[in-house]
Amino acid sequence: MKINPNNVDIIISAVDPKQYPETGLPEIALSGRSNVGKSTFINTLISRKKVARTSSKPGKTQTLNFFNIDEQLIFVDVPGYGYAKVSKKQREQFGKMIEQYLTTREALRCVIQLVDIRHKPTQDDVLMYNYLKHFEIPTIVIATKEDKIPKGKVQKHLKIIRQTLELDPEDKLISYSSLNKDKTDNIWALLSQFI
Ligand SMILES: Nc1nc2c(ncn2[C@@H]2O[C@H](COP(=O)(O)OP(=O)(O)O)[C@@H](O)[C@H]2O)c(=O)[nH]1
Ligand SMILES: [Mg+2]
Repeated sequence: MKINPNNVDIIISAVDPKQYPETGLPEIALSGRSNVGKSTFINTLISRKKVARTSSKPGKTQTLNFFNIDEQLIFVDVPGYGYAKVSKKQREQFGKMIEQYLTTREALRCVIQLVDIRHKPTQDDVLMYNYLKHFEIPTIVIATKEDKIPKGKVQKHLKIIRQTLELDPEDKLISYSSLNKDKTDNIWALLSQFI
């Protein structure tokens, strides 16, 4: 798939279905814990530094952010879950917003769930994955920050992730680093199957 990285627009930040953009384009949503690297991942795939806002402060993205990628697809950056410092009420609001999007959005083709390759998936990661499977949403799991572990340990960590999430055989699991970007082409090839 050929994407022109200069033709990327943030369309809208939405909290409510009435605000979702009506472009007719296929959508791919990013989910994962706060700070796992969702915004960085989007920026890396489109070779841009600052389209999706990245932050070392977790919990910053509190709206669904829709990015029109060269009129070919839309990435939807979803608020990170599992951030302890937001209030219970805020967390319920996020939860409702995410659920509404994931369960009603016809344009949604698949979800990329990001997990940190260094750690066994958390309870929140497992819940999220189960949730996606419950609603039969195709999922790609990306174990990111691969650059933070030795190459020789990648397979072992992937195995732990696969086992902990009890990954469906048809769901893909790939390790990735937004820092060295080696596998960006593979990821685009994979995504193009969904759009
Ligand atoms: N080493 C390394 N750092 C990363 C990677 N991806 C993201 N980060 C860093 O992780 C932090 C959180 O990233 P961000 O994209 O804001 O996470 P988000 O909250 O999930 O959107 C930032 O400091 C990023 O620079 C990666 O693949 N490798
Ligand atoms: Mg973010």
